[in-house]
Amino acid sequence: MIDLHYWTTPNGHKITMFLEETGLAYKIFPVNIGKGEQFKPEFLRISPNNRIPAIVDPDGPGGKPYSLFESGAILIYLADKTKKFMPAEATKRYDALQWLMWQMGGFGPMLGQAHHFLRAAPSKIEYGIKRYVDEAKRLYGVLDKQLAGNAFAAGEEYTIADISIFPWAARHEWHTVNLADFPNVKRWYDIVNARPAVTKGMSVPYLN
Ligand SMILES: N[C@@H](CCC(=O)N[C@@H](CS)C(=O)NCC(=O)O)C(=O)O
Repeated sequence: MIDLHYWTTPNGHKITMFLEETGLAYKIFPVNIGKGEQFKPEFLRISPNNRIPAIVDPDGPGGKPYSLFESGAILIYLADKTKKFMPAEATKRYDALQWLMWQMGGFGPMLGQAHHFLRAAPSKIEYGIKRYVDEAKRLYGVLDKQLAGNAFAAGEEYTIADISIFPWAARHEWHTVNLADFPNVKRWYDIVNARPAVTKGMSVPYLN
């Protein structure tokens, strides 16, 4: 039983999507980031950067408990543990890691900034809105080109790269991106969205 320290955000949903796909047993430990629970000392012990998600696997490497933060690292760990959603062949594995890193370094943080300036900033700062909405659109363009010749983000297989990208793309209305402007992303989005584990993972509540 994996402990998942979680809140219902895109980075949290990456992990629930993966766990639902694989059927690994897990228990939710809600961390209400709106109330500052991410700063509690007991959470900081497993997630020193005060961010969800984090996991504790009682059956980690060597059969010992192991805790991990950063959603990309958690996805790699769980893919290695289950041998799922990560291609075994070397170049395909690096392709999946490459698109996972693209999401972790760009598609998540830049869309997060767009959300901040569009929805959370105490005043409307046009410069910030334009900078991050433009960047969001550029990133959707990059993904659209990649998906023009590939069924999924890293090739023909559904991998942890897709799992990392989808929950951010699911907030396209928040960052004012119209999927109709990116037809290959739209095709991919509809296919991923139709997976039962995606529906389940995206709707995991705070408590179970
Ligand atoms: N790079 C981190 C980012 C995690 C992250 O930004 N988590 C947000 C919710 S999506 C959070 O916990 N925010 C709390 C805070 O900023 O204090 C990851 O992918 O795990």
